[in-house]
Amino acid sequence: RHGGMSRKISYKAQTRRGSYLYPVFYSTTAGNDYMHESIVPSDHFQRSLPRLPIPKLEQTLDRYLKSQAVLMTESEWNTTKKLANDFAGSEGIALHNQLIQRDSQNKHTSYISEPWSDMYLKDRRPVCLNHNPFITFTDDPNPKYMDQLIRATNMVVSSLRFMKTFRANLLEPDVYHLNPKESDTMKFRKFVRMLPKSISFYGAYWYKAFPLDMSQYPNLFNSTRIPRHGKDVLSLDEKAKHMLVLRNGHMYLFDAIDKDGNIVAPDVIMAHLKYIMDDPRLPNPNALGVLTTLNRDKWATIRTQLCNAGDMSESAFFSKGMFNEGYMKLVDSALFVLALDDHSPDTPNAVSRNFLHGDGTNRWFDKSFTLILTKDGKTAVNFEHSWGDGVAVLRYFNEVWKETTTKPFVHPDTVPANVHSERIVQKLEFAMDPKLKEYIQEAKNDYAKTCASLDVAHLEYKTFTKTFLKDHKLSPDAMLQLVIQLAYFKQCGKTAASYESCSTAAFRKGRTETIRPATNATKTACEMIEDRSGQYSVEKLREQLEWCSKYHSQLTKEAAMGNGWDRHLFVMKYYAEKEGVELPGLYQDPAYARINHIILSTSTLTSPAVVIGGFGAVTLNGYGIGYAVENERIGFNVTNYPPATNVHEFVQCLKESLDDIYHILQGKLPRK
Ligand code: BUJ
Repeated sequence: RHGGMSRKISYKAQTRRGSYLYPVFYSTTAGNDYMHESIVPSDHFQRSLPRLPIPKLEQTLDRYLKSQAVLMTESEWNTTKKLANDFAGSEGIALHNQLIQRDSQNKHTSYISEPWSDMYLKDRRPVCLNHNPFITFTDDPNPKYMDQLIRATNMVVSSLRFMKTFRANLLEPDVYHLNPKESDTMKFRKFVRMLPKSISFYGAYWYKAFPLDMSQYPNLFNSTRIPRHGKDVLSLDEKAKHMLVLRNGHMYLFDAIDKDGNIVAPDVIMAHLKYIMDDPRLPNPNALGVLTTLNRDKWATIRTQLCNAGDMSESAFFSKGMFNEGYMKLVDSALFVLALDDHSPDTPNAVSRNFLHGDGTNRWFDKSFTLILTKDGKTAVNFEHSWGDGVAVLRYFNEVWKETTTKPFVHPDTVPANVHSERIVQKLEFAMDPKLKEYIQEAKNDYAKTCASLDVAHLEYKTFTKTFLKDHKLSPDAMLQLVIQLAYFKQCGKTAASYESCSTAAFRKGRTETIRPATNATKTACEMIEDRSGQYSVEKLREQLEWCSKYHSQLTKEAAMGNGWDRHLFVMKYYAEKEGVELPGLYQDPAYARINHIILSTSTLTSPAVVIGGFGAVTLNGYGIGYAVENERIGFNVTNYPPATNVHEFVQCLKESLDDIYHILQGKLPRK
């Protein structure tokens, strides 16, 4: 397990849209702060990345109407179709042309970048449950490394090494290899690195390798969201060298990067973390972090009051009379947050809940991401969503998992360094008046109620897995989406507005596009599978599965290439509202609101580093569905807000739906 002097690792990770290969060629020596030293600079492709296309207006409307068709009666559809036609013939043309013009004047970015980040930053609802997802690391295969202190130290060291590798431009660029045998090679790397940055993308493209946008990466570290009235802001301070550690609701800081920019020695970091873990203080009754669970305007008001309060303490870190504002800056600028929980949730449900929401006291949900470790070493990332998406977080996640499980820096026999942690680790003591304490109690109570109103359920299924679907030449993701549609159909007897998140990182400053997985193909499949009359043979059912697979794969390809309808319509509406133009009929159509009131919100990712992940349902009568289809298992993590829906029943329907697909592919009729 100990790091060798030089090694070559070929590592495969899969993200939610296919396989990404990050082969890493590096030589490493003790004291070297880099995870690897890519011969192709991290930013090599950034300048020449293609621009996110704006679809043709007619195509967008055509796709929109197709998605609507499965949710409405024919007469409703005719009304919606007329509104779409009117839009195409009048206001739509103007909005679309303005968008094209604005886009051509802003070639450094994408048409979605600003409106999408505004969507997050203007949302006044709490970030927690409404936006922040979590992803849990697979346990370390060696249980000795699951010790909280050992794992936390290794996670911190590897996180910082990831950061330094990226900042030194040495992190292997993200590339989606369509033909890995050809392009995931040294020959390819030597070829593309010779190309000027202005055209490097085209060289990769020639090899059928697609470099991905990495513009979100700088915001992983030293970054936070700050609540402001009306619209929050993002802040980034790359100079800060300290990290923020939370334990029992107390806040601690220490420098994890030294004055020369090197990572502090692992055994020293270990000593500081041990010092924090050994702190006998009782849980903080006035843990500030819970304020980050508030409505954003409310939090903005309280934060201002908090920042204006003074503090008279004196320490090496703070000068006498420094105000809370100074402390808050230290929280904002910290490299990242490490939350050390003092308990070990013992059921998968309790583990998920702990990483998704916890009780709020040992969290700071505004930071770009928080690394959370329970007492028994279970580890997850909970991330704020406005600054970035799954691709960037998953890359960080995969690299850290790989390094901590194959080349950890501290071991069961490592002795923490003999340093004066009591002088180096600073405890952050905000000055607080009774009113602030009251706000904290209130926030704690409200948060407990909100979390109690959420329900969570899981399913791990092994009767068949990804390989079985592939052997049957069916797209695993398409089949899983059909399973979700079928489960809802079984439970509620209808089709509902559905969303599958799809990355558009293949484009400069791309974010996400929506795949609309509820289609005529899936609706028909659900009706056929649930039909009791016996009119559909197994062959017919199978053909319908094949059609669902083809159709969904087509939608997926289109979305990944920026050819969905959601973002295009969203951005035209965004500018119409910004300019105070009366909203065209298309947007005032109740059907537009209905299709955007997402009942089945889904997201998937597959990586050996991920054991479970999830997010809150995005509507009170919907489900938040994180799923994975892997070689060893199919898994779901589903959330909802009862009583409008019943997640346990839904998960049971998911299981039945999986069984149905299994039976059909085995040549049997689904069991009724
Ligand atoms: O679409 C977007 O713009 C961003 C989406 C928003 N939303 C979550 C609402 C769909 N954000 C993401 O997709 C990021 C989500 C990251 C978490 C994904 C969880 C995947 C879980 C896999 C493991 C499940 C296995 C369970 C086994 C019992």
